[in-house]
Amino acid sequence: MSLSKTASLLLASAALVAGHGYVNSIDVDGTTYGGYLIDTYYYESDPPKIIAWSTNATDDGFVAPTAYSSSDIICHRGSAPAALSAPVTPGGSVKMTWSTWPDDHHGPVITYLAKCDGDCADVDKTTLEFFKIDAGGLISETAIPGTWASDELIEASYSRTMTIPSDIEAGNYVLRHEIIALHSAENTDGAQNYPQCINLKVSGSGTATPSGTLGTALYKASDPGIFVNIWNTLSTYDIPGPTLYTAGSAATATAAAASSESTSTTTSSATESTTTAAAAAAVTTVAASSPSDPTDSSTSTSGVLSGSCSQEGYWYCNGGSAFQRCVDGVWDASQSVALGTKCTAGISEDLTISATVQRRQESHLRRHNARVNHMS
Ligand SMILES: [Cu+2]
Repeated sequence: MSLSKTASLLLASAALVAGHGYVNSIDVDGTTYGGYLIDTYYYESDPPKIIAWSTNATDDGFVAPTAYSSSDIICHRGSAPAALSAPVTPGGSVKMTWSTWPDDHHGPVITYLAKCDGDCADVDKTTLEFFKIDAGGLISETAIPGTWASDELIEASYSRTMTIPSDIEAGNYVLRHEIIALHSAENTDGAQNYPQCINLKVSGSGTATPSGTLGTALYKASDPGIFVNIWNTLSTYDIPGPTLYTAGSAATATAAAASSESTSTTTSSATESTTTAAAAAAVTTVAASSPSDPTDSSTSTSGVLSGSCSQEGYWYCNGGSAFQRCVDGVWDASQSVALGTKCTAGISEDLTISATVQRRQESHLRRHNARVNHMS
């Protein structure tokens, strides 16, 4: 077979696995949990109990502005609460890792918390009131359409790390994490929201109870950060949703959906949190399916897993370049992926290998961006 034929076959298979992505791995205070694997769990009669909410968005699709007042916007389409919660300390960190993200889907990355009245596993999502704890918008505008928090996320191996406010009261919370793609947002109803939720159990002795906003009231189709043309030069970008809550500011936090912070286009402080690219926690406990399972005690050094695992046959892709499998209850030896390929980072039932060849996702653009053509 000719080299060009091989290359085009590689491209074709890469295009098949290209998609928007979803959160498939979550690190909470150094412990790694598996996400809701939409490609597999949705079709299982008895999917594992996890900390991530389920959805029925099997198309890896989005919630459009016309649905901002529907419950779909809360934790994605057809979402239902997760059975488990991950323990976290006030001031602790949460790293959300996506399976992939298309590099042309530029936009903000925003994270909220909402307190559950009781166990989040039984919560009525329409009663959750969210306060924003982390947001990144337009980072720089040196070349249209600019560098966005979504681009930072791709750079950080499809991840973003945020801090739990150090002063919030103990209890059960839903964390709502979201990318908003703006590549077609110059059109009415052109923005694309991709919300993902997990359950957390915050410990400690904090007393702050930030007021929040119902999920169905977070955004309006006309918000300046939603209906926006990123193909023009922007001097500022207003991150949509209520104001950012920072520890110690409980008295001034408001639920006003109308107010939003503005990010400067020239300073790196436009990002409202630190994004930690280094995932090099010396020792990481892995509890992909059952965080409370005492028999599940894998450890990780430089991302390589060792020790016991609970999801037999599952794969772990370490940063895109190496993989391991859960065999007979333990993680096997780490192997490198073939030259010119990468795996989709995180723990999943199937190992997804794709070509690392840089390319525009043309079929994807045709599907989602049919009305306009921004390809230069
Ligand atoms: Cu798309």
